[in-house]
Amino acid sequence: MLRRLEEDVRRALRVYLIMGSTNCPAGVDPAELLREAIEGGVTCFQFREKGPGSLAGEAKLELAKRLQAVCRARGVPFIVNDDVSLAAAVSADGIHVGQDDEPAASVRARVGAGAIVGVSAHTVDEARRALADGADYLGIGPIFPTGSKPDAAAPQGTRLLRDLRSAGIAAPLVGIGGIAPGNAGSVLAAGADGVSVISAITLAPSPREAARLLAGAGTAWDRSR
Ligand code: TZP
Ligand code: MG
Repeated sequence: MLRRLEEDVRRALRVYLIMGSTNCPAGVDPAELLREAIEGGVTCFQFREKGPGSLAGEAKLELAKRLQAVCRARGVPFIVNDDVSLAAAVSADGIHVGQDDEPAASVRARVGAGAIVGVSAHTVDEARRALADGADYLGIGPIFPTGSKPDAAAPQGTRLLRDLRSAGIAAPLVGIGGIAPGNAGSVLAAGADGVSVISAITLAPSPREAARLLAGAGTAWDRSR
């Protein structure tokens, strides 16, 4: 696929679901959860298969393909967390890496100009470096306390989002960590183009309704500007 225009990436970040098999409640099919969430308003998906009990090898590949098919049928970008080989194997729309993963410059070199590259950044310097290395968007967080990433850094609130915009960084930004319908507006008001969530959708009684509320927070923010 051709590299997305910056504005397309920005729009896709609006309601960004991140999920792997271990984020889903027992007995729930991740593909069904994803389908519902997209119907509710999810605009981008990241396959993040991590932690105790997560799938590996062929099983991970098979789940990636199933989830990618759900995304493709609905025109939602399918991004792979960390695993550049998997991203290449399935021709994913993009790859997301953290500061401890393969450096953005080498990821960009491996996936080529056609794929979206996202990078997690925790400081203005990390953000500048990632963008210089070819990142298309930055993940900023954890904004609020999260129960979904045991090794997450301390929550930083929305300060870094504001600092990045004040520093003149106009690149697409997505907030992450403890975001839910009730606080999504504050993340957008601080300068994020979208919100990225795991549990607010995967553990919601209705993933479709949770996604609808998150999308609604974006619409409310647009109207208030
Ligand atoms: N990176 C920073 S916080 C986080 C990741 C992957 C987890 C976000 O999960 P939740 O459930 O939306 O707080
Ligand atoms: Mg990582």
